[in-house]
Amino acid sequence: MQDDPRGAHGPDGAEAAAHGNQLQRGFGEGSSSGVDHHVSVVGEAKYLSDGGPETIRFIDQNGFRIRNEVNLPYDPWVDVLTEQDGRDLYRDMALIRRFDAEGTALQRQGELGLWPSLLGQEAAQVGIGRAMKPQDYAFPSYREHGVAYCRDVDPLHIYGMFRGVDNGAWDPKERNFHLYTIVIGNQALQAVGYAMGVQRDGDYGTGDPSRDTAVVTFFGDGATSQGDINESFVFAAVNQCPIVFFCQNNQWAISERNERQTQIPLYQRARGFGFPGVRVDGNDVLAVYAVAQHALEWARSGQGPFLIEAYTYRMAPHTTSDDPSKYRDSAEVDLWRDRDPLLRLKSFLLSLHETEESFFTGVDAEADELAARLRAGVQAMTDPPPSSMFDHVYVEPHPGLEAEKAAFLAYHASFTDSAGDTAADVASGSGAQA
Ligand SMILES: Cc1ncc(C[n+]2csc(CCOP(=O)(O)OP(=O)(O)O)c2C)c(N)n1
Ligand SMILES: [Mg+2]
Repeated sequence: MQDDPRGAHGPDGAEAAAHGNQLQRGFGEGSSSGVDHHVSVVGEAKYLSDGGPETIRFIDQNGFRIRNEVNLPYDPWVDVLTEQDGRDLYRDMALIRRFDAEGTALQRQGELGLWPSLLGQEAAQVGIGRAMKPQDYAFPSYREHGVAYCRDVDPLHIYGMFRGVDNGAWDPKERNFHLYTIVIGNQALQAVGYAMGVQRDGDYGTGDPSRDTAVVTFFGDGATSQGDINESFVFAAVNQCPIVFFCQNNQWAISERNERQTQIPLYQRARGFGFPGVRVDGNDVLAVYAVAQHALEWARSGQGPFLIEAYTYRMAPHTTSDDPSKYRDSAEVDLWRDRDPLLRLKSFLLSLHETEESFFTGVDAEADELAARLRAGVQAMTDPPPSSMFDHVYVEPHPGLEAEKAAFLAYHASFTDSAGDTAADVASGSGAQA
């Protein structure tokens, strides 16, 4: 799915459709021409509830492909996709949805400390996750479980972090997927720094598809009000960095509505910094995939930064610590439930390809198996020794850190348990409970 449609595997690749293999049938068929844009009123506020006419959208509510002028530059990326690609995207979204639901369940059962759900944002994350090449590098926020999955990060490593048994156990360099960042917007500065490194290594604009690299950083609508995001826009623009800024506008920053962050559509901010910005329907995986491919190629080929605003909705609470019934209307959630990204792709696959129902039930069964395996994995996790918090803080040990670690361990060892044993007794097996 990563081949450039303008190259040897371009739109002509869809000619495989002519050879009668149903799974190879191209996506360039079964079109509709437009979409109704919804304006809704919540409380006193009147706002476009689907992103408006400037939004790039490929599948309408009935599952038909949209053909219009704004989509033209992105069409080739989707025209080459086959039904098999569509099934793969559906499967990705269904598996991460199940992974996410299991995260919430595990938190409710006391197995995880916290869980930030991505429910509703599966298409946004899979769309760009599947457009990225192995050499591209992602700097996520804390909700990018779907991107992590696309980068082959072990899902148990994500759970482990929210269980508190480690601080992120995957190797960022191996997966080209940085550690999660909780400090809002901070990852964008790190991403721009990395992109400046890519420039100094000469790994962009060479024309070599296995070398040219794009950096992607993920953040929310609320993060756009942070200095870090705006500073990274400035640095990226003046240095013409190979970076894609991927904003998931899920309408809420905890309890603050999107309208509290901006007076103009967020994608339009890019223009003031000097690079392109595009708003895409974040619940339409084909649209996100196409726009992401375009933006990534833009960055890799040396044309500078690109902002994608994926217009979506946070269906779940901000995290398991939040209760959105205190600040938002359930009618709004119901409106977005109808725009479910999985249902949208499913109706497209059914309308264009008559994908058999057994495919969808098979994916559900696979998701159940994944959840059971992950649950067992979480329940088998052991607590790390307290001293492990000092590991991996610095590349090399240094005397100050060693002294701090020794003092902490001595302090920790001074506590006694209910049987009167110190932690040291327990560790050595010499206490009353031994
Ligand atoms: C610098 C900083 N300020 C405040 C917070 C507290 N905080 C955590 S999440 C959040 C809202 C972020 O909203 P948004 O950027 O829209 O991302 P979303 O959670 O919707 O994905 C805030 C204010 C923080 N983590 N870091
Ligand atoms: Mg948000």
